[in-house]
Amino acid sequence: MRLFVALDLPWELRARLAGFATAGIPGARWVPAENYHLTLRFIGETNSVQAEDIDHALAALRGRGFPLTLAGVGTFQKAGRSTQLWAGVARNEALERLRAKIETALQRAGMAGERRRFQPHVTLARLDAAPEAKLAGFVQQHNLFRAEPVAVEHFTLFSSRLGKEQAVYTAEVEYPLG
Ligand code: 3AM
Repeated sequence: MRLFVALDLPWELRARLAGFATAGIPGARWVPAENYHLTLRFIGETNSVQAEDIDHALAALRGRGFPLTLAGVGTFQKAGRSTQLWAGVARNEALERLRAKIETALQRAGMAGERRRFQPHVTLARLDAAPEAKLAGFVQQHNLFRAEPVAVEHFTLFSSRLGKEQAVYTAEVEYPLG
């Protein structure tokens, strides 16, 4: 199973984000609203024993709920090309703490440490040779985006099946935050 840990988002917020998908950017594959999520940790392929260890470790984690505000938009680049268009997250120490706890739990479950810096975001579109000028215009136009805060009351272990057009994400386990 291909797994990742993420926050799912309430429908009001998904609806708000879906509003971005109308903008005309050639080469943008917009993520469907049911797929929006905020990845806390990508895990990757696991066998059933590993998946069970991961589940146990995450279930033992104790964390508190917190408010989350999405704010700003931006792009990720690889080799000088924009690959992803995303909505950002207003500074959030509770989110960082939760991510750190998840990291510790996963390492206890035997996973190698994550080396990449945590850059919290919700992917809005994957980009295939999208014109950089259009992207810059989009970012400029929407940079003041700030959503209403939402209450994060759980985090979720998702499985991901890669589809032809879009991945299919399934919430496997929800872990409540106190
Ligand atoms: O949250 P986003 O959409 O940015 O790109 C994948 C998606 O990111 C990412 O994990 C999230 C859930 O699928 N992902 C896929 N393969 C990955 C990998 N090998 C990866 N992240 C890190 N390493």
